[in-house]
Amino acid sequence: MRYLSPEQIDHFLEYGYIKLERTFPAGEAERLVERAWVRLGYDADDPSTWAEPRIHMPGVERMDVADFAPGVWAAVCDLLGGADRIVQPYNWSDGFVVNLGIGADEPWQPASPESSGWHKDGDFFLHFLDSPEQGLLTIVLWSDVVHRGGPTFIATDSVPVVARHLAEHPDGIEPGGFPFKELIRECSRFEEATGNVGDVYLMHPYILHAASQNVLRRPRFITNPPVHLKEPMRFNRQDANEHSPVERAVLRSLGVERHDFRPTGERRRIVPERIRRQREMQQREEARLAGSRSKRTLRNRS
Ligand SMILES: O=C(O)CCC(=O)C(=O)O
Ligand SMILES: [Fe+2]
Repeated sequence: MRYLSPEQIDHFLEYGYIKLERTFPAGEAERLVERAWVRLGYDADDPSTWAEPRIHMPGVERMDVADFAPGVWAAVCDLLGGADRIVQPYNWSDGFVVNLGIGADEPWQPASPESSGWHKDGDFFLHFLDSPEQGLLTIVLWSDVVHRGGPTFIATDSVPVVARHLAEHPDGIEPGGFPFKELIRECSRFEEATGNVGDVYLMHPYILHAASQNVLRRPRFITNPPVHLKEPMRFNRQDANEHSPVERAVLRSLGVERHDFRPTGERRRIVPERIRRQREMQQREEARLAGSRSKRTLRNRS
């Protein structure tokens, strides 16, 4: 490992994630979040304008993580077995997942198998044990995220559960085809992805997670950009030291030193309904941004 400590790798293997703190300047987050309010057409200071509590915005500005948050890029390389295994540039964007008050009218419920919405990310491909499309699940905090304020719930003992399920289905699983309600019942360790603006959670791609209530109605902005691998993961590398920590976590989950995995189904990309929705959303956002620019121009002239 070039960047992460042995303790951080151990934590990743045991809990399926690591948290990195203050990885990029808060001012950048502030600028993008401020513009997000204009894009949404909501007034940040007036909750009565917040028509939807949950919005998954399209990304309009992209940044290369190697420049924007070099520590994160170094950690990602460590977890995936080196930069040459990763499709570059690894980009983030301002495609925020916004939680402005999901379930705000109900009492707060802590994370449990009964919480709704547990899932594994990746609505854009057919899932195999070795899928390269989602090398890691990342959660980037663009606002402070607090307990009861919409922190993403994560099941920190879900990697083995999902690994076994994928190993039993070499024909591939559709994004909507996982029995998440059954899988989460096998989990018992839950945490909340809280933190400060600029903090980043790097998680195993199999981690089960769910949106939570934001009973505080404190605006929460995160993104969840995937990292793409150039090649499928491998669990039978000649030199066992060549297995990345993500691959090692899978081997450990299956209780084996090496594993010959061969998909029996065809790898396939899927175009999720989300993409069409986000294209439409983007057109409406552009109109609002243009409107706010012309208002500013008029103000400046008078
Ligand atoms: O909103 C959240 O906390 C989680 C969102 C999420 O997991 C997703 O959009 O895939
Ligand atoms: Fe997710």
